[in-house]
Amino acid sequence: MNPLTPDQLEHYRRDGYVVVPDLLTDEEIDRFVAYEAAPKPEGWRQNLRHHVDDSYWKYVARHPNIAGGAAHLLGGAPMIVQTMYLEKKPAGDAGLGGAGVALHQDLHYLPCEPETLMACWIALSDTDAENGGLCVVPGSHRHGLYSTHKNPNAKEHDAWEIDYLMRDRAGNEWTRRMYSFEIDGLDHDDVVKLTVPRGSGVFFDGHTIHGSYANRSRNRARRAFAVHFVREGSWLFRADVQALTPALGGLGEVIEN
Ligand SMILES: O=C(O)CCC(=O)C(=O)O
Repeated sequence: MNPLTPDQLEHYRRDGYVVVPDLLTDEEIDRFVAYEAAPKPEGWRQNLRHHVDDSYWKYVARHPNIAGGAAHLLGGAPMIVQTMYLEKKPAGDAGLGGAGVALHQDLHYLPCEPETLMACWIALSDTDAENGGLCVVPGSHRHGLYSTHKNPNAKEHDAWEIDYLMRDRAGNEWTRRMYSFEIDGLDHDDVVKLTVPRGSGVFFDGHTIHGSYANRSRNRARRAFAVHFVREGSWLFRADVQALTPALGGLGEVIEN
């Protein structure tokens, strides 16, 4: 367990997020980024469960600095829901590079009960306002779930719609249409564009409004890795990520392919 400091804990409780330095070393990041840069099967990054089948993803998702922080914030054993490698290409001469993620709350995508959902987003390159770094709305975790619409600007933020199979604890199933959620009536002046250096991370609550804008830098890729957790005993409604994985247990062994 790697607990947060009292100040970090207070920041998280007050603002719904906290930036924590040095979660991963340069060597750990170099190895992971080089691995992801190597050729991969089609659709590799659409799979949200490589923390189960891939030793590199598992290593980061269960890293004590990440899982330990989650355990501290959750007040119980963190279970991994999903993992995502999030890379945005630089703009080059095009003006806009890789698109961002519309400003949303994760509980819209990953409804659960009780609502213990939280995330750790780790910068794998230096990230800031210019290259599409993570943005948050401080304090937005205190107002429940906001209403949403489908994001209209696909150049700034990815736009999509998918039907997901949902399942409750009793085994009842239904389908829910999800889309690239954007919070209704968001005042963009409330959005804080974070600067998060490579290796540092942001822990944030599943209610915290967050997202990112497109990469406007000429030649700086924006790379990040996100792990979403719930506290043990929580029920995830989305069937595709319902099988939860314990996050504690220390560093896994990376198996070279
Ligand atoms: O990396 C981003 O731009 C957004 C990430 C995000 O929305 C998340 O990790 O929940």
